[in-house]
Amino acid sequence: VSDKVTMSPLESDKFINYKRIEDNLKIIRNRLNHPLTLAEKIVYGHLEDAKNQDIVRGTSYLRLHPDRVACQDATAQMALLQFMSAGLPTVAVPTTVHCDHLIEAQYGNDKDLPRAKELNKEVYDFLASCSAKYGIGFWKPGSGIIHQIILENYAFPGGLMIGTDSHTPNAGGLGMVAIGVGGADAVDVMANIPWELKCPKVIGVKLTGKLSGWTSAKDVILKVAGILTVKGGTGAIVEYFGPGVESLSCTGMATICNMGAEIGATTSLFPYNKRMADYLNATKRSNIASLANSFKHNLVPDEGAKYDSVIEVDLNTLEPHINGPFTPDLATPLSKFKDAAKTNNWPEELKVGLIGSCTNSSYEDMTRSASLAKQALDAGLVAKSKFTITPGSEQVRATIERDGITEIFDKIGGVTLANACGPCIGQWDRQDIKKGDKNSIINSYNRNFTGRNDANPATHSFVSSPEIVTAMIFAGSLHFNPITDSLTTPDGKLFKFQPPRGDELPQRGYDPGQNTYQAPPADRSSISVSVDPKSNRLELLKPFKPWDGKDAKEIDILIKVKGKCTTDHISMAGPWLKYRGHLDNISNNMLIGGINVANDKANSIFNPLNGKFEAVPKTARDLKAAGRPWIVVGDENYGEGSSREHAALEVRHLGGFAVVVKSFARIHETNLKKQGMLPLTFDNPKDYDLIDPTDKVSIIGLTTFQPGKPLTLRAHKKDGKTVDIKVNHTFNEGQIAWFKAGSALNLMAAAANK
Ligand code: MIC
Ligand code: SF4
Repeated sequence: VSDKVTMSPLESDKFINYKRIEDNLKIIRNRLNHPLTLAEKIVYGHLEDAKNQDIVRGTSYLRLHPDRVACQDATAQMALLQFMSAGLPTVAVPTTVHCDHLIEAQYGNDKDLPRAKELNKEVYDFLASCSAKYGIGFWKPGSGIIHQIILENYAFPGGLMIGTDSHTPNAGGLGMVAIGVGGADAVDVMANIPWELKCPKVIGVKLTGKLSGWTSAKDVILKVAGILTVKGGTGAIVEYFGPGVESLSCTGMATICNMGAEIGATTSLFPYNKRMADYLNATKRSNIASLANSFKHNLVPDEGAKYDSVIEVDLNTLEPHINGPFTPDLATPLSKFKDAAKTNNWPEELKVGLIGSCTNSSYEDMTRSASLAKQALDAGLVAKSKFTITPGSEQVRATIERDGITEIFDKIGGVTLANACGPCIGQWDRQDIKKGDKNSIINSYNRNFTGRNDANPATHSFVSSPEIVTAMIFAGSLHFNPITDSLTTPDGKLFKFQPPRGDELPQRGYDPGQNTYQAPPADRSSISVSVDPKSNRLELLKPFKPWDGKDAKEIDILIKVKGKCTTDHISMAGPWLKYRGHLDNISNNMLIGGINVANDKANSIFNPLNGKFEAVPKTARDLKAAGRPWIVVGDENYGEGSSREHAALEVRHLGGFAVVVKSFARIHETNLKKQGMLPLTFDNPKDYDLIDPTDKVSIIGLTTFQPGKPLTLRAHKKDGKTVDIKVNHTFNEGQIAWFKAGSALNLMAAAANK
């Protein structure tokens, strides 16, 4: 085996560096002297300084050198604007940008893609020229969803990648440690600054038995989400092992890793195996498969590796699951779903079924779903619900079209959408219901937070496998169980589905479809990137002010949020995605979805400047104009969901000083720190109750701000009394320097100008 193997067929000069893993692990094994999990092997294999790095799972901050960076269009704009401010000529590690989030689903691919290209021209041109200038590979609109393109072209066993999207862990299906981050983290890596990650714990998921029949890989993660909940994976890598792994396809493993984002896991990971080699061969990377075979000892866990905890899932008895509504961890096995729907009064009629997305659009998913559609079609049935198909990539689209799969979906009335995120992220011009109408939809995506798909808070969105979605649309009812129930055909016969069947990989190989990739040009000297100062889509960044050296004294509470507050509540997507490159404009959506504890309403808070209840962004702007900083108080797992750093940037931009919550989701907490904010947690979560939204608060202890040393939040009550509350933080030395400088970027720019 040649030891010079390129990371991707698209990059002739970037090689896989297994030697670094081998060298690092020699040192690490001597130091730690215990059998290693696979997660540890890959993560420690990428340490900057294996000799001297502190390594305590759950505690130390690791300094790492990732192999690659991936960005999607909705987050790349901010990442690249920040990279531009850093003033460097080129990216230090191979990086790609993918145009997938900005394409709205309206009529189907043929009309929607050209429309998106026109509407987003300014942004696409900016991303294309920026990519070309800084040496970044650029995937044009229509190429597909970031995670699918990465799996098809860039992911490799044993690699470490960061991506500015929370579903980056999808690449764990090819044995890569792939982690979602905010744009500012990506900028560090692009600038060759070691990337910091709290040394993850490792949760083991032991799979026994064998997958068969109606159950699919998706059901593994739907079940695990039910067990671990939306915060159960926080701070941990979820590592799958055990005999059950053998019955999963590579793309199925990717589905499981993808949706691991929904349990807050740092990433999810599978050991290298034959199914991965098959996928690498099918995607023209046999050289990587051979290299990985020769390095297998470091691409699987050591015998006796110790996990921080282990859960077990028996694939023999695993049932298909349907999760939701409103949260991805509300897991119901199919056999109990009808009763659950009745008890909870979920709207019975199923309006729309949506398959595909970055989570579930593999060839296997599509062929298995089509096998069900074909059975129904042959029996003369028509779909009762609307049905959409989102291919994850141009390659998947072209291949399923060539192989007659698309034709089957067409015949049942399915609409093939663009190879893009579409309805998964609210890019959906939904016409079949009015805003506010209570209704049910089911999809094979990963996330189902309130209002996510169609901006209608009354839509009950359920997540399942593509097979279950496809079967359900023929009944048009949430009460249908395709395994046990029958449907009546037009000629009065009873019809029952047979279990789905499909092909893991296309027998005739993949059809690449249209070439939608722009490689970085060799000579980049003449490329210039311009941002129109009058644009409402793009705005150059202005540095945030450094800390003034003082404790915060009696400042306002902008909002005390109650209950679930995801990044979709803090910075909504859908119609707002178009402002992702314009901080001031997108700030008009700041926290408009968060529920105010004072009145149980969204986007209605007390404005201390005029005594009225007003919109959140308006009130924040008023306070900012009056020179009054403010804080946000929040509940559990605050900022769960997306990697979008806008959820941190907007708060900073409109004058926020601190966010004090019961607990944070990992990416959001880091994003806040990077932008010079203070993310703090109640030492005793019950102290959340001690705060009234109309209190003023002081934050005491900043003049002696130190790692591991709690701060004090003093609440000043209306009657003059005060309550002191202990609040914790996770800042290390370097991160405290970000806070003092006003942001991580300020610090980087200062270093570059020295
Ligand atoms: C999502 O699935 O929520 C997104 C849209 O892909 C986000 C990224 C974003 O908000 O741009 C994510 O998962 O990180
Ligand atoms: Fe796109 Fe949805 Fe995947 Fe996020 S989860 S990358 S929005 S398809």
